[in-house]
Amino acid sequence: MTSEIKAYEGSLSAKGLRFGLVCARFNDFFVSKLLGGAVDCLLRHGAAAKDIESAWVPGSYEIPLVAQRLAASGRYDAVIALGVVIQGSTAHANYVNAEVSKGLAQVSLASGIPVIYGVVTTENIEQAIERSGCKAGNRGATAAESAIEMADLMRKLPEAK
Ligand code: INI
Repeated sequence: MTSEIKAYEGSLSAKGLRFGLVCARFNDFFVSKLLGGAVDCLLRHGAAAKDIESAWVPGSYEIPLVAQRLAASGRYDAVIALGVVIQGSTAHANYVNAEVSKGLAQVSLASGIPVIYGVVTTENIEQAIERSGCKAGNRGATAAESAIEMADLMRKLPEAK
């Protein structure tokens, strides 16, 4: 029976956990809403305001480098990346998206710290509105929830040898 085996799971209690948020200024109109949703979620799950810090970068493309610095600092239990990439008439957004997702995955694996992908990628402004606190929820809040669960899970898992 599966109930007899040990299962590691992260809880949704953020008490005593520390979070570093990296926010892209590009499309700040939406990113500030994601940040608000993330911070609200962390606080309501028990994190202390003093344990939540943010760093701002020019655009989403710059997020991975700063996420790497935060993850390597040893100061945080999880890093949360927040940005909004909206498709334009050129392929620019595609290049940004590819680098951010790949970069964040690399940072997380190399540092051993959860790095949560809270970057909204949309085809248009309406979709960005929907994901920044309207009918599709707030992607910052859901990213924060994932960060709490992963941070707690990493504390519970066996140490690497
Ligand atoms: N950065 C974003 O965060 N979102 C976008 O939609 C975006 N678009 O579409 O251009 C964007 N570009 C800027 C990019 O992230 C870098 O800051 C810039 O290229 C300088 O390296």
